[in-house]
Order: sequence, then C-alpha cells, then structure tokens
Amino acid sequence: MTKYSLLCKPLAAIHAIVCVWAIVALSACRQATSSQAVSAPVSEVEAPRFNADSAYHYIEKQLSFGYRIPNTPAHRAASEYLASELRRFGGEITVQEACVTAYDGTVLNARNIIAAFSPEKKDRVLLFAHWDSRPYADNDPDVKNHRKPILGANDGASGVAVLLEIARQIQTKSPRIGIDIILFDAEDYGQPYFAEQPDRGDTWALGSQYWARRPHNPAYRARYGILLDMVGGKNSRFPREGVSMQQAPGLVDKVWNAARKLGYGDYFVDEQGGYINDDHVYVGRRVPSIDIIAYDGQEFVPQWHTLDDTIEHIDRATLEAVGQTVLHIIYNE
Ligand code: AHN
Ligand code: ZN
Repeated sequence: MTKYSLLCKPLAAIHAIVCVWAIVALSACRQATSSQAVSAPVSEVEAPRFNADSAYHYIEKQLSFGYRIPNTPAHRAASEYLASELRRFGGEITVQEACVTAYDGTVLNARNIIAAFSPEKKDRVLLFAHWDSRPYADNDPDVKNHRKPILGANDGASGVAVLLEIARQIQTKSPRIGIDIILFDAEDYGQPYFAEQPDRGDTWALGSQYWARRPHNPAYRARYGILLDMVGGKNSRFPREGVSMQQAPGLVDKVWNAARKLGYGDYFVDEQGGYINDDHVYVGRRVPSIDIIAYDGQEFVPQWHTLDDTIEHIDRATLEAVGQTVLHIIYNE
C-alpha cells in the first residue's frame, strides 16, 4: 500500500528558509555516531554479494525515461517506476509530494520516494540518493549546451541504482536492523551561473530540505544516514567528505575501513575531501549523515553537469565497490 502525502498548496511553497549550510554543518550532531567505534572488528556477518550488472541495468532503466526533471511526464513516469521497484522488493512505500520553489520562482512538484524495510524495527539505518536529473549542462565544455538538460547516468542514477540493488538483496536476506531508503527529488535544480536572480545559497537539495522540515514521520529516527552521489564513474575516488567528518566522523571511519578491508581502498581513499553542499547537509539536521561522493579535491567527475554524463562513462567496478561496502556495513549492524 502506498501512502501519498497531501498535494501542495501553491502558497505553502512560498517560504523563506534561512539556511547557511556551513553553519548547519558545524552545528549538526557531532557525537551522535561516536559509538560507531573506529576499531570495531569488521566481517562477522557475510553480506550478500552485490550484483553490479543488476545495478548497471537500473541505471539504463532510469535513463530510458529520459530527463528526470520535475514537472515533466518523464519525471513522473520515472517516479512511478522507482516506487514500484522498491515495493516489489518488499519496501513499505511513502511518496512524499513536496512543493518546493526553485531559484527562479518555479514551483516544482517534487516527489521524495521513501521505502521502509522491516518497518516494525526500532533500530534503523537510512540510505539515500537523489533521483532527479539536472536541467542544465552548465559545466559542459561547449557553452551552447549550458541550457540543455543532462541524462545524469552518474549524477543521480548511479546512487539510485546501487540502492535499488541493495533493496533487492534485502528482500532475499534481511539484515538485523531496519533499513529506510529515500530517493530525494529536486536535488539538482540549483541555481545556474547564468541566472539573473541573486543567489540565495539554498537552491540545491530542495527535496531533502523539504523532508528535513517535514519528515514523512514526525518521530522519524535512524542511527545514521549514508548518501550515495556519483558512485558509478570510472576510476572514481571517494575522499572523506568534510561535512560527513563533522556530522558523523565515526561512521566515516567505519565505512572507509570496511572498504579497505574488502579490497576497495583505491576507491575509498584516506584523504580529506572538500565540503560538499548535498542532501546529507539537510538530512543531517535529523539524522547524522555522510556523503560517499566522487571528488578529486578540486572537481567532481569530468562528466559532471555535462552532456557526457551518460552510460558510456559508468563502470560496474565502481558500483560494486560502493554497493558491496554499504551492504557490508548494514549487514554488520
Ligand atoms: C553543488 O554543486 C552546489 N553541490 C554538489 C551537489 C551535487 C550536485 N550533487 C550532484 N549534483
Ligand atoms: Zn548534479
């Protein structure tokens, strides 16, 4: 059974959010995951094998809908597909209709797609990614493409695909804890450089901002959250992201140590990354969260916000490194 939250009232979408994300990051729950001990032994429970072919297929399937841009038929159709897959894997589905206002005043009918696995369990972990794709290729080498939409094979679809494959695995063997998966909408509708409006600074991650203000369940709790963003690029590197280190340093240690022991140390490098304004910043107001995101210290992947963010640049090996690591973590809670 799917729960739909109330449809939007247009006026409710006019809101002023005072949001300085660097401050949020500094003030967010610092010690919440300090009990996730760095030195905890890994590998007591063998996690199921993550199937990277399956995850790759979920990327192709998302791209087959076209651009997943809010207020378009392709976006709506993709949302139905994602909700139905998560339901098929045994998730209890809530589609949160979120009316949010974009940088240019456009009211977006956004949808956060939420799946609860073993909803009766009190002890829970939250996994999340964004499922929308960016309307602007504003980092494309050709300036003529800057107002064209991107397919978002890596930026969006890769994280969702890894979570769909994890959901499929959960159905065959249940971890001890309950898992929630949230696919956030309207992450990538942030203000482009060519916009005339003054930059409010909070125009990214609109779906997760909405959820942080109005979670689908007001009493929602989870031990911690893990965001997957751009987890399918060839030879990607995931340094320890700055906001994650502030919000949940123990969890960062646990995930990066597990990855190294599983043989994925070339991906999960022991380096300090930048501070990324992403869904984990806003989710972090409720649940201490980290971001696994490809970043080379200066830039995201070369195809980031370009027309080249396509399936040709997706590498199954990276999907596996991330998927297997996250499976290991959740099966050892
Ligand atoms: C900004 O570019 C402001 N934040 C990175 C978050 C992002 C964009 N993730 C994917 N696309
Ligand atoms: Zn993006």
